[in-house]
Amino acid sequence: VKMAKPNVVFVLGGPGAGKGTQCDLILKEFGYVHLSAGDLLRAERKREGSKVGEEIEMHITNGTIVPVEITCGLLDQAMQQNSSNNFLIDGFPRNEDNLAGWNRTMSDKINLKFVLFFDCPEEICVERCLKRGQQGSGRSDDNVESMKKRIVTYNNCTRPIIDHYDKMKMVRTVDASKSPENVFSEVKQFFTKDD
Ligand code: UP5
Ligand code: MG
Repeated sequence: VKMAKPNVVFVLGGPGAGKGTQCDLILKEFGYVHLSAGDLLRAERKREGSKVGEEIEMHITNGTIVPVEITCGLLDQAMQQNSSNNFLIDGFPRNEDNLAGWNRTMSDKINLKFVLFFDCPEEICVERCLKRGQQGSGRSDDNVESMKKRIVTYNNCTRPIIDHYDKMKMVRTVDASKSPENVFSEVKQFFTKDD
């Protein structure tokens, strides 16, 4: 049987912009499978016998970006384990290394539909993550020090990736500063039920 290439939407935006929150809403309404690169990395870090757990933890607390071989491997594995034809890939690709690695090994195997960009002011991003930390998220990067580093990495490394896709007319931008419901009503316009 010849299988169609799975559809992928990349979901990007600053730390705390609401990528995970909105992906949950999208999957409920439009039946996508949500693959958060950060969640996959956090799970791998905890996995008994992982050879890269410490390396992942070092990058997460420093707000730096894990080498693409690790992240792409986890994404590829998760996609293969799932029979869905529609994936939201949340928080990836975040830098040139991620983009190059993806294009080398994955881009021919999928159909990239668009890049969903959650545009959110830095202060709001910081406030949301610190609040989540205070509420006991347990995330080793929801603190003032890591947050500063995550913002720097986002501005220096991830924004250029969004710009790259923007030049290709692939970016769909949402104002992520509003309430989750209001953000979702903008998001909805970019999806259709019969995708
Ligand atoms: N919240 C959400 N929406 C809200 C709204 N509209 N109004 C008010 N509050 C809102 O939301 C964050 C918080 O804000 C939550 O408490 C939520 O309730 C509230 P969330 O939906 O979790 O936002 P999200 O954008 O997903 O934030 P997250 O913290 O997950 O973003 P990051 O991009 O920083 O985290 P990620 O898990 O993707 O990556 C973490 C680290 O992993 C990276 O820094 C990096 O070190 C590493 N990583 C890689 O190396 N490579 C990768 O490919 C991916 C990650
Ligand atoms: Mg997230």
